[in-house]
Amino acid sequence: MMHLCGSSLSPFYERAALTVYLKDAASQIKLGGMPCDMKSEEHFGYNPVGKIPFLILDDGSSLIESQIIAEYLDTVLDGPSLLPADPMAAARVKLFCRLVDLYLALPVVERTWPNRGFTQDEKLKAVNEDLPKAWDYLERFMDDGGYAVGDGLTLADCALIPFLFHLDMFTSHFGDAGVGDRPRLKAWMDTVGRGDVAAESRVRAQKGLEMLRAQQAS
Ligand SMILES: N[C@@H](CCC(=O)N[C@@H](CS)C(=O)NCC(=O)O)C(=O)O
Repeated sequence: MMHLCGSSLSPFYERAALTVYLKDAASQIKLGGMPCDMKSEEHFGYNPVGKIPFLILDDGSSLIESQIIAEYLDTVLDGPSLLPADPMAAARVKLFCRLVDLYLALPVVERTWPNRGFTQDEKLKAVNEDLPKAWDYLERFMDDGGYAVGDGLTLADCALIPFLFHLDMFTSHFGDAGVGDRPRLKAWMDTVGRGDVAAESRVRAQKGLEMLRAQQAS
C-alpha cells in the first residue's frame, strides 16, 4: 500500500491528503506519519529536499512535491477525478494551484510561521503588500460560482483550503489576512472555505499542531 508521509499541519501534505479524502480513497493508501525521523538519512533518501510531504510507492520508490503527488494520486486512485476533462478548465485548475504556490504559500504564509527567521518588517510586508497581490491573482483566474474552477471541488480547492488554517493561526497576527472585497474569493469562502471539507481539514491541522507542540514540550 502506498504511504503519504507527513502531517496535516503542513498545508502541502494536507493538499495531497485532501485529494485522497475527496476521492473517498482513504482505504487505498496509508495517510500520515513517516517511517523515519525528519531529516534522517532515510528521510533524505525518500526526499532529498528534506521536506514533507513525500509519497512512498509500493516498490519503495518515492515521489515528492505536493502538487505532483496530488495529481498522481488523483490519477491512480479510484474515485471521481479532481481535474476537469475539459483541457482549458484543467489548465485553469493547474494555474490556480501554481498561483497558490508562487504567490501565497512561500512569500506570505510561510513567512509568518514562527521560528522561520523572518524579521517583523518582512512579515508585515508579506501580509500587507504581498498577500493582497496574491488574492488579486487568484481572483482574476477563478470562477464566480463558489468553487475555484467549475461547479465542484477540484485540485485547485485542495491547494487553497489548507492555507486557511495558517492564514488564521499565523498570518493574521501581522495584518488583515482576509480575502477583502473580492467577490469571487468571497463566494469561494462562503461555499468552500466555510464548508464541511474545509472544516474537517482545519480539525486535522489543529490536531497536527497539538501533536507538534506536545513533541516540542517533551
Ligand atoms: N514545495 C514543497 C513544499 C513542502 C514544504 O515546504 N514542507 C514543509 C512543511 S509545510 C517542510 O517539510 N518543512 C521542513 C523544513 O523545511 O525543514 C511541496 O509542495 O511539497
